[in-house]
Amino acid sequence: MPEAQDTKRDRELIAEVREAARGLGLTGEIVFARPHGSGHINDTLLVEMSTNGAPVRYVLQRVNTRIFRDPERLMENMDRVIRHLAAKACARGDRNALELLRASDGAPFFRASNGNVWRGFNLLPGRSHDVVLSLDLAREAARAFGAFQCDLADFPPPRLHDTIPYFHDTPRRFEALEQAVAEDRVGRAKEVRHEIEFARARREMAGRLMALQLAGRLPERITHNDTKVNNVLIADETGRAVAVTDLDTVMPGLVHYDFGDLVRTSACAAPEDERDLSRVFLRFDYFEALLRGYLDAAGGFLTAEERRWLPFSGALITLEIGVRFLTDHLQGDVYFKIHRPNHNLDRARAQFRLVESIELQLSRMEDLLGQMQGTEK
Ligand code: GN1
Ligand code: MG
Repeated sequence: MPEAQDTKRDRELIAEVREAARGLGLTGEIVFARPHGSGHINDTLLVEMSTNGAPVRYVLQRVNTRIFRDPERLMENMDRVIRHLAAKACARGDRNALELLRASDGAPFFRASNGNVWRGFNLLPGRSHDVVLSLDLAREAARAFGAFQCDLADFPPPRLHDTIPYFHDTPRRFEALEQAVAEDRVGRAKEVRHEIEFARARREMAGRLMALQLAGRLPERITHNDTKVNNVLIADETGRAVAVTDLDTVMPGLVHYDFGDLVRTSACAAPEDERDLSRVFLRFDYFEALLRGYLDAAGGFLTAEERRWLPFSGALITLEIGVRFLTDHLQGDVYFKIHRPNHNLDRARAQFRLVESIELQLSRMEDLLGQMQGTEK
């Protein structure tokens, strides 16, 4: 945390971190607390504590309660999921599982005096990657998310809460876009007509998987729902996944939400907010690595119908997230953190370019899936 040029906000944050650390049962002095990761929603800090000279690091997070409106239920979900995953890891002899710190009343979170909600985790080894630069990494990330779904396949009742209702309801995301266009609160609609038309031309894609689910052809499962590739920790030494993180949106969903977001964030070499659109395209060999890794881990439980829609899911989820970025741009950047003017617009444009690239390669992607399954398409 900067010292010389501490702003008032920094000082308030430091005071809040101190309160949260105590509230979550950490003793000793804070050696440092600095921003951690590149999430767009919560505030995440790496905190080093020193107790009698022994340093221990934790990850503390201030939950964005504008977005996660029911933090109690959110943390109830997370606590159950983390315990379930820890039991699976333990049974495999794997000691790298996430654990939640607890407040003195036993709750897996702490409410600071200003009302903010904080939670804390042990720091696991491994690193997260915003872009994927090797086929091995792509395959391993996909394997990790497939294994994650597999671990949750026997999750006991009651049903997890929807931490954000209608999160992957793509038709609703389109409705929100139309509403933002109609309201045009910050007068940006005129400048993004092209992007709005791009989305509208794909409106039909939006409800396809949900219609199959409604018709009973795709099963509901417990999914991660935010499988941006930087949400898996990979050990540098071994190249193996250590753990899946960012469990806020683990809830009932379709497996395609997870595979699709992996395609979006791993099969493209450029970051999500790339401005040079010539760098934004789907690398076919990376898609292949994702498919192999994912099927390796999840293939055992997927139905034929679920497999069939895996290639399409890359286009769908990339489109959905592009629509969300565009909507946020039109609403005046109220949801995703931005770090420069037009950041959400840049993100939307990159997503839409990637959608085009996936569309062009879709039949080849489907052929590859068919070959892998050893069946005629
Ligand atoms: C957000 O929290 P983070 O940055 O991992 C968002 C995802 C988007 C992603 C786009 C709760 O994820 O849905 O796909 O940004 N999470 C939420 O980068 O909205
Ligand atoms: Mg994240």
